[in-house]
Amino acid sequence: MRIDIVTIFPEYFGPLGVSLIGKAAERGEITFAVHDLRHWTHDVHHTVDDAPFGGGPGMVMKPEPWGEALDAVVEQGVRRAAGQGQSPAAGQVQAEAVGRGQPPLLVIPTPSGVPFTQRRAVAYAAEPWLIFACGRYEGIDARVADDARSRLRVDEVSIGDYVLAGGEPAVLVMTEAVCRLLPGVLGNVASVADDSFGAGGGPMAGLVEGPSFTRPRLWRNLEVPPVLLSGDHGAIARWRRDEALKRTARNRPDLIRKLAPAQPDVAGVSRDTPRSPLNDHDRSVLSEAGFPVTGEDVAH
Ligand code: 6GU
Repeated sequence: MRIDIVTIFPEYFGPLGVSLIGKAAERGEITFAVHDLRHWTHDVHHTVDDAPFGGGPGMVMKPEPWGEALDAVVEQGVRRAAGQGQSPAAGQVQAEAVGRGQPPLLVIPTPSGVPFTQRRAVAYAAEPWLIFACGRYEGIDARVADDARSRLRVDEVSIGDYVLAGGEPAVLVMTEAVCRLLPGVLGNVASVADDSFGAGGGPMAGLVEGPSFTRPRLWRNLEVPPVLLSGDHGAIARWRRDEALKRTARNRPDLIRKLAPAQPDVAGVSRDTPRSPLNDHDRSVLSEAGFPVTGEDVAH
């Protein structure tokens, strides 16, 4: 996978050289290219922002440097993919993508974008080439995204319901979420299937993960749950799902409501429609833990 990042703070991306992602980059499985937006300014002050039309606080990033930057990064990427100056693995993937005429996906972090979810991370991990455009101030002149849409797929994406001063930390977050899904980046491939949110459709689909334990068995008078030492893999899997259900109900009731949508009591419609991945055992676990599921338990 190739990832281009355009920013006015290239030094913000030092952490990409660290940890599992840094190792994957060293091996050539991921190629990062961080570009300084000011490279595409032409005034002595390297101006990237200006006051908003219509008035209001803050500054808006000017369209011209962004237009030139994105044109250059796309063109450089296409040329590189044609065969020069890259590690064989990443270059090969990219060359194949461009050979199929696949343009990069442009991702613009903004608090007003669509939510970045595990499902979106999985989709991005299948892309051979991503470009992130980090806005600062009050965002980028809206025509930049509109113009890019005439050539590229463009996603405006938010990492949560809070406001950051710039897109840089959001890009670090998204990069980590995407790159850990790439084959070979995580040591233990199976751990991705059990991830919280289970976008891969594993046993934890739609849930957050329950607690984990390691040695010693007794620590500060706290014991590891005995089932985990039982060797009974069926019982362990069931216990883990129960814990995931309870923790999800406690911390993320919104996710439980998605799994067990309030179903109108329509005659002839089964209670366990395919929309609801919660079975009777799941419902009784939640009910016993004090989280009634859409009044099901009341109806019984
Ligand atoms: Cl992607 N960018 C900024 N600036 N703030 C955010 C965000 C992104 N996601 C949530 N808040």
